[in-house]
Amino acid sequence: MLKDEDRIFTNLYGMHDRSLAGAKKRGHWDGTAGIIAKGRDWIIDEMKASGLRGRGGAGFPTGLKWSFMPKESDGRPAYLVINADESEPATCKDREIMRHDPHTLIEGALIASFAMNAHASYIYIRGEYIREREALQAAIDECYDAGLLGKNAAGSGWDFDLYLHHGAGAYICGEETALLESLEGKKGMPRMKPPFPAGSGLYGCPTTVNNVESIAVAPTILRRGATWFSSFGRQNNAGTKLFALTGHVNTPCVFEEQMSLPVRELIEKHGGGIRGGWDNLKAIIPGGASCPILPKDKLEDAIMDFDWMRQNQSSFGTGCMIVMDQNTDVIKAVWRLSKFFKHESCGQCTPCREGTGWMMRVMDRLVSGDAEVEEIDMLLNVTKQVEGHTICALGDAAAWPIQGLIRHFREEIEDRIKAKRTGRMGAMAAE
Ligand code: L3W
Ligand code: SF4
Repeated sequence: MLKDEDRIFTNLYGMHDRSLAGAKKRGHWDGTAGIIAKGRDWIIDEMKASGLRGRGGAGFPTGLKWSFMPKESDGRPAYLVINADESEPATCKDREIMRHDPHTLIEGALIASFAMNAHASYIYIRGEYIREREALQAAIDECYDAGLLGKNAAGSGWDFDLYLHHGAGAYICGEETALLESLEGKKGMPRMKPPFPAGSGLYGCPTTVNNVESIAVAPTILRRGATWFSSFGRQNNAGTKLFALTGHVNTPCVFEEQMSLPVRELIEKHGGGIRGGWDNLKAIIPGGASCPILPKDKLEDAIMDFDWMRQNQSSFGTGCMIVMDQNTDVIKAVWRLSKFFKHESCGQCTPCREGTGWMMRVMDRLVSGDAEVEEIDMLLNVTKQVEGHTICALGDAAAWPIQGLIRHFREEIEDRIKAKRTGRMGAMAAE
C-alpha cells in the first residue's frame, strides 16, 4: 500500500484546512516560481519521463500531449482547458480534488499553462458540481488576492488568468471537442478529429485539454521528480492514482494508491471486501461505464492498470470501479448503461443516434427474456457496426459494455430466454 508520505492528495477526505494557508502547510505552492524558472523544455521532459498517462479515461501520455503545442506563438493565443465535467457513471474522483484539495489543481494549471505558452486557462466543471464549484472559485479568488494568479503569477514573471466555467448537465460535454464547442457558447456536439485540439482547439487556437487529476498531480511530480513518480506502478503504467470503489463493497470510497496493484487487494484493503466475501463476487466494470465487464474468473490475478485491462479485453478508464455481487442482474446492469448512452448521444451521427436506440431496445428484450437466441449474435453484429464508425468515442462506449456482456455472460442471457420460452410454452399448453 502507498505510504502516507507518498500521497499527492493529502486532503482527500476534507480532514484538513483546504484554504491557501492550509494547502501551503501541506507543501503546495512551494517553489512554484522556481519550477517555472527551469523552463518549458525541462517541465515537458520531466512530465514525459514521469510516465504520467492522462487520468480522464483514455490514458494518453501527458508530457507528449503537452509537447504537441506550438513552441513559438504564430499570433494565436494558446489555451489550457481542464476537463472537470466528470460525468462517467461511477466516476467521482475529481470532485474530491476540487472540493478538498483545489490548490493542487490551480498550481498545476499555472505550471502546465506556462509549459504550453498559455496565458489563460479554463476549467469546465460539471453543472451539478455546485459545492465543488464554490470551493474552487473561493480558492481561485484567494490566489488572485495572494498574487498567485494574474500578472506575474506567483512571482514567476508569467501573466496567467484562470476561469471557471460550468456546464449544464450534458455527459457529451466531457468529450474534449464537445467541451470546446460548449465553452465557445455553442451546442455541445463533438468535432471530427483531426485536427486535434493542439492544432486547432478553443476558438481555433492551439489548445490542450487535460483531466483535473492529470493537471493536479503535475506540481508534485515536478517538485519530487519524475523518477519518484515513475517508481510506482510498472512500466507504461506509472505513478499513483485516484481510484474509486462503488457498488457491492462494504466501504465504497475514493483513495489514492499506486498503479498496477491486484484488483483483489484494492477491493479488500480499501473497499472492506465484497458484501458477503470474495466468493460472492460476480463481476466488475473497471473504470467507467464504457469499460467492458469482467467476470470473477478473470479477476483472481487481475492487475488494475491500463495494460492489464487492455490485454484482457476491457479498459482501465478512470480507475473508478463498479463492483457487483452474485445478486446482481448483470444483463439489467448493462441494459441500464445502454439506456444511459442512448439518452446522452448528441445525435449528430447516424450509427450512434440510431444504433444506441436499437441496442437499447434489444437489451430491453434480453432483460425480460422476450427475445430469440439468434438476436444475441445480431446484437453483437450491431455493436460492431457502431464501434469505430462514429465521430466521437460515445459510439464505442455504447458498444463495448454489450460486447463484454455477451463475451462473458452469453449463457446467462440464453438461459433467461429459454426459461421465458419454456414458461410461455408451458402457459400455452395449459390454455
Ligand atoms: C494530438 C494525436 N493529440 C490523441 C489526444 C486527444 C485526447 C487524448 C486522448 O476519450 C476515453 C473514452 C471514454 N495528436 C492524438 C492526440 N490525442 N491522439 O489524446 O484521445 P482519445 O481519442 O484516445 O480519447 P478521448 O476521446 O479523450 C476518452 C473513456 O475515456 N472513459 C472515460 C470517460 C471519463 C469521463 C469522466 O467523467 N472523467 O467522462 C472511460 O472509459 O469512454 O473512450 O486529448 O486529443 N495524434
Ligand atoms: Fe454524437 Fe454519438 Fe456521434 Fe459522438 S458518436 S458525435 S455522441 S452522435
